[in-house]
Amino acid sequence: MKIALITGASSGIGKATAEAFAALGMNLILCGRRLDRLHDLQQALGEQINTTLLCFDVGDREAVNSAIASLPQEWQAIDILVNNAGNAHGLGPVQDGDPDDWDAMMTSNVQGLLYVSKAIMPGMIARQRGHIVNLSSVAGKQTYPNGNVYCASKAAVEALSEGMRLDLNPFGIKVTNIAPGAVETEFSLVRFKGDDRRARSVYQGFTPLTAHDVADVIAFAVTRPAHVMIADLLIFPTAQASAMVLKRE
Ligand code: 8X3
Repeated sequence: MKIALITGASSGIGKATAEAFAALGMNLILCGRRLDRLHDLQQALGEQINTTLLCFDVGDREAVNSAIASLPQEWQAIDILVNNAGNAHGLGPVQDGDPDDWDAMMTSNVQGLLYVSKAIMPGMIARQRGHIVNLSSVAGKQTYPNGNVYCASKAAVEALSEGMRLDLNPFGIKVTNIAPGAVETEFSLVRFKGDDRRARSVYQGFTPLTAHDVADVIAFAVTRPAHVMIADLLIFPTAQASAMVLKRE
């Protein structure tokens, strides 16, 4: 039975990935900042698989290290790491940007991915196997107006996926970069600081991806034979052709 650790497992793509992995019979380390939500997910997944919870903020290096170090022996041989935690804060001209928003995005989307990976890569290297899945975005491949710092954080994820693939190549570790386009989750609600109307308008007039659509693809990527690595995937809803081109009714 494989062990997978998923960050940001309490909602959205992380939660859907946990559900997809549970259906594959994996044992799951569910990580997030909201313990009540992690408990709900653990209960929903039931007895079909083993789960353990780690409550920490990926952007807090000490918290990351002590959470991973606290894993009991039987949970330490992590086969799959899904670096999913991350958010957007604000959408507006860079000259009007709030430095607190910039810090929050860079800390969770970039440093957080690095801190968690740093804690888990040594074990994968020692075992000479493992799979790291990084959640990037179309925003990491195309900078769009007002996206500035969020796009920069996801461009960093793209570069880190490539860098990890290169540096971990000698150890037989797979690195998969997943770049979704428009996925309806709490993403826009967080980006627009709880403005529900603005968040919903992002997905109006077309059928966006669901978190489960993306989780299906992640499940596919992690179930390929040992000699197959899905390196890089851009996933759009059918109505989307680029970061800014969407066919709306
Ligand atoms: C989420 C997709 O297009 O809002 O990363 O940047 S987008």
